[in-house]
Amino acid sequence: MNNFIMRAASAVLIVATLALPVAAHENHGVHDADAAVMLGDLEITAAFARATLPGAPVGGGFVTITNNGTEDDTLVSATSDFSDNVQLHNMSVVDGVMKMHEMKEGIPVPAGETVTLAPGGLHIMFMQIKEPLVEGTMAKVTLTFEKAGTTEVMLNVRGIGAKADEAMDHDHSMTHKAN
Ligand SMILES: [Cu+2]
Repeated sequence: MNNFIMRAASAVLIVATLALPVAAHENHGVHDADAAVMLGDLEITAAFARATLPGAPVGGGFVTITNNGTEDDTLVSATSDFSDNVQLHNMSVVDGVMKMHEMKEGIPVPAGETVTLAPGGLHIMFMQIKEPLVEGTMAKVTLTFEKAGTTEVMLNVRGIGAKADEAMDHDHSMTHKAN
């Protein structure tokens, strides 16, 4: 019984922690990064990156891509000024441990569907970043799709959050289930 109460209490704490970055974001004004980027049949929204600590080697970027067309497309590559090696990654649980792997064939964006890159899942990974990503600034990334072509997207740099993208394999307490 005590164990159950402890779990319930930690679940509440996790929810409260998760809510913080959202509340902070609402205090900000209107950002250019909040505007949708249209590229052919693709609509790119919710573009953001997480701030990085000084000296942190990597950063994570996230976008939501809606394919309003009738043809499947694929996000094949990303580039930026602040990293010479930008990769497309996904996260998955292997033997109970969250692991990151490169999507070498790109990230599929099927016709009529919305693909969301988000912490804990698909993401743009900026390797060996040349400078920290500072909260409240914009980070420009260039995305190239197999069919729709190339576009620049401004990522709204948000707070570091409860756990940084590069520290995913150190924290597996966020299970989403109370039991
Ligand atoms: Cu990654």
